[in-house]
This record gives sequence, C-alpha cells and structure tokens, in this order.
Amino acid sequence: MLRVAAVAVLPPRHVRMHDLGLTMMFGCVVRAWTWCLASPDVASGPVMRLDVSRKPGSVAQAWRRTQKASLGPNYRPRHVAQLDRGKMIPVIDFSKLQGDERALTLAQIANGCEEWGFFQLVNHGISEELLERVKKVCSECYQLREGRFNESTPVRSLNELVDRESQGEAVKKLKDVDWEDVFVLQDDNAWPSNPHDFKETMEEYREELRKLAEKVMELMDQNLGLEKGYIKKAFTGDGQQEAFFGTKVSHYPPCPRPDLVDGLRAHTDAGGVILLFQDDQVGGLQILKDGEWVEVQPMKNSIVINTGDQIEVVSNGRYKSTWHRVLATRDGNRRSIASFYNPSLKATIAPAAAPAASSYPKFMFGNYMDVYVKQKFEAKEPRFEAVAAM
Ligand SMILES: O=C(O)CCC(=O)C(=O)O
Repeated sequence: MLRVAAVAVLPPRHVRMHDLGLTMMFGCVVRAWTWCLASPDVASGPVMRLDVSRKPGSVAQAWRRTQKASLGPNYRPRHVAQLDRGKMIPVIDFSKLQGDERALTLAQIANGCEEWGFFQLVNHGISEELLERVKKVCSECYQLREGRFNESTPVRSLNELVDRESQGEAVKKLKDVDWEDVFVLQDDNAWPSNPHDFKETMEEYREELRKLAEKVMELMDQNLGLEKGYIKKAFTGDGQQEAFFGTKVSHYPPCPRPDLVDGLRAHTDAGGVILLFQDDQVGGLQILKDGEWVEVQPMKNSIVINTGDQIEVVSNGRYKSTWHRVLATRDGNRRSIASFYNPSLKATIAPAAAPAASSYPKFMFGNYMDVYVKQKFEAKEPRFEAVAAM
C-alpha cells in the first residue's frame, strides 16, 4: 500500500540549488512622447517607443499598442523563446524608475496591474546579500520543523484517500486541504527562535518589503490618477490606524500524489499588495490568465507582486485580483515567502471613483475578512455581495 509517509523516504530535501499621473490623462493632448525600452523581457529585441500619440486611454492601452506596433507578430523575447514556456508574466526593471525610462516603467507596471494582476520586479533595491540570508534562515528553520509535516492534516488526509483508493474506491482530489507547511510572521506574534539569526534577518527583510510595498502603492496611485499616498491612507483610516503587514513562510514538501492534492488551492488574495519571494528552482505557482493556467516563472532574487481584492475595490475594478494556485510536486521542496500589505481591519474600503460610478460596495475590511476566511477558495463576487449586505 502506498502510504504518504513515503515523502520521508524521497530523496532528502531536494535540490534547493535552489507612471504622468500616468493614468496619464494622456487626455486629448499628449503628443508623441517617446521612450526607449530596455526591460529584461526585451533586452535583445528592437527598440520600442511608447505610443501615446493617439487617443486618450490608459497607460496599459498605450503599452499594448506599442508592443503590437514595435514587436511585430513574429518577435518573441529571447528568453521566452529559450525557455519555450508560453505566456510569461511581465518582468519589470524597478531601477528604471529612477531615470529616463520612468514613464515607460510606470506604463509597464500599469500593464502588469491591468492585464495580469501579477508582475515580477528585478533590480528592486533589496540586496542580494539580504535575500540570500533570508533563504538560508527560512530553509534552516524549515529543517528544524520538517518532521512535523508527516503528522499533519494534509498527510493524514492523503493517506486516508490513498488507502481508500487501494481498496478499489474511485477517489477525487482533496478539496479541503493544502499540501503546505506554513507559519506567519507579524509585528505582534511569536516568531521561531531558531536558527539564532532568523529573527534579526526576517525583521530586516520585512522592513525592506514594507517600504517596497508602499513604493509600489504610490506608483499605483500615480497610474490610477490618484493623489500620492491615496491607497495607504485608505488602508490606514487616513493615517489613524496601522496597515496590516504579515509574512507567510511556506514550504511545499515533495508530494507522492500531486494528482490528489494541491500545494495551495486556487484563490484570490483578500488584501492589498502581496510581495512574494519565491523559490529560485522549484516552480508550481500558477495564475489564471484568459482561462489558462500560466506558470509564474522562477527567477533568482526577483520579487513577484500581485494585487488583492482591496486594490480591485479601490481601483473600482481596474486592477482585478487574479486567481492563483500552487501545484504540489513530486520532487522538490518549494519555499515561498509571501508578504501581505493589507488594510487595517478597521479601515473603510471603497472605490476611489465617485459613488455614482462605483461598481463595488463600501465596507469595513474586518467585515470582509470575516467572509473571506469562510470563502477563500471560492469566487470573490459573493464575498463583495455578502459584505455589502452587512
Ligand atoms: O506560495 C506561493 O507561491 C504562493 C502563496 C500564495 O498564493 C498565498 O499564500 O496566498
């Protein structure tokens, strides 16, 4: 009989080798502005110029026209061709915000938010040295708790399912568990005390990530035509409350039956801006794009950004939160460190648009969370309806 405890005898911990008001009211009048492009995605491709010469519209629309006109139907970014992975989420060089390519970089961010809900940042300003330390302490911390996973609910549930299957029963994928080992770091909870440098390293990392989240939110303010600091104010009751900032450290151990359980079931995130430092080597994170699951390609030391349900509300649906999931894998122990910059539970969330133009209700974030905890793996629309009725 195949028991899930088989994870224990799989090869040990596998290869861990592991803008503008750029909504830009381009309005009627913006003429032919041109910016050269040199994002990592198109590093070896033709020079592109952002097409803002035509009608009013979002930066993302200008970006799409530019891509179409400049790249032509046959052009594929070099590394896409090399990896042959089909669709790839946008990779954006954050350092370009500092120079001549700021407007183009803002447009890439607008496109990432409007079209994907996900994008990866490189040259984001967080030192490689710190990121290497983060990987090390999180892996060491997991090693110290690894044994516990065999006693956990996902392992027990999968064991039971496999037993039933071995007795001839037709079984279906588990719907109520995730094949992951998780702990959460907040400002006010107990943190692992081992390894000895875990706390210091993770405090330093969280401070950097909190600042990065706030910078990204200011860029969203600009791209949405909102005043600087709008989203942060919305999340903090105009500065009267503290935004929530939590870091979820996850490992997805090797799974003998990935056909019967997901690493993390499909969901959209409840909150604001999520910053994910994912494994360099072990993939598994996928997003739902135009009806297809697309892999979030592992990229060394990049930070993956995605937007949650509250950004969808504040942007009045312009930045939709995207469904994503993590597949369990047979061989490889994926590590992921997701930091969530969310509103305070007491914050009132509503679209920035005038009430008459709002497509979403106004509610207290804490009430939304009460609904979310029960309906996380379901469609978001009923959650908005439920909170509107409160
Ligand atoms: O672990 C990952 O790669 C993604 C985590 C995630 O989507 C979540 O925790 O909401």
